[in-house]
Amino acid sequence: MKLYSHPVSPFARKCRVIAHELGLKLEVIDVMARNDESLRRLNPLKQIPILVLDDGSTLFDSPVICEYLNQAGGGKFFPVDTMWKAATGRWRALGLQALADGVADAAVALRYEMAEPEERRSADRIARFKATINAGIDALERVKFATEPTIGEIAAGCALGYVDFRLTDLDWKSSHPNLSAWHARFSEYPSMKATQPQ
Ligand SMILES: N[C@@H](CCC(=O)N[C@@H](CS)C(=O)NCC(=O)O)C(=O)O
Repeated sequence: MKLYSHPVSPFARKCRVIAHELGLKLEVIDVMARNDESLRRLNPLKQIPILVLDDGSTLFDSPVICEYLNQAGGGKFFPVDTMWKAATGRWRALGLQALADGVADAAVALRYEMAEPEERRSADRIARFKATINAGIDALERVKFATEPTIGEIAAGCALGYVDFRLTDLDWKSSHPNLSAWHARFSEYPSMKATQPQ
């Protein structure tokens, strides 16, 4: 299997964490998706991560790839029960993934905006992205994280890792002590250490 990826992408990192945890072999191909129109032959949306299977078929986006890898490797990151349970239910895990991916989406969009020449940046867009990141992090502060990580915990760890790496002036830690302590512990997993943005 080949994963089109980027060393800093929080979405590709989710896939790499799961592959690492489950001992799945992935050939990782690093690309700059933003400037690479040729990626549309694999994903019309031109976004990474993209997983190319051995039969040539492709999968995107990260929630789909993560669930595929989880199933291929016999993982437990996508709980299968259909009832809401405080710490282990499928809908809690998927809801947490959606929240964390939303924070990552806004953080990536903010990063792209800040990379534009100053005259093309929009103060309104910047304010909107920041509001989404801040509200998302506030919501993550209130989450009761599972001790056996699900896709929700992995997505949260990757989103916060991206914020720390790319948005260094956004000081969320002192105002979010629970989340900050959880993230410090979660970042110690070997799979998180092996996939740190760089
Ligand atoms: N919803 C997608 C988001 C993926 C995404 O935003 N990827 C970024 C890199 S971190 C990208 O490929 N950007 C290039 C572009 O949008 O042109 C997922 O979860 O996979």
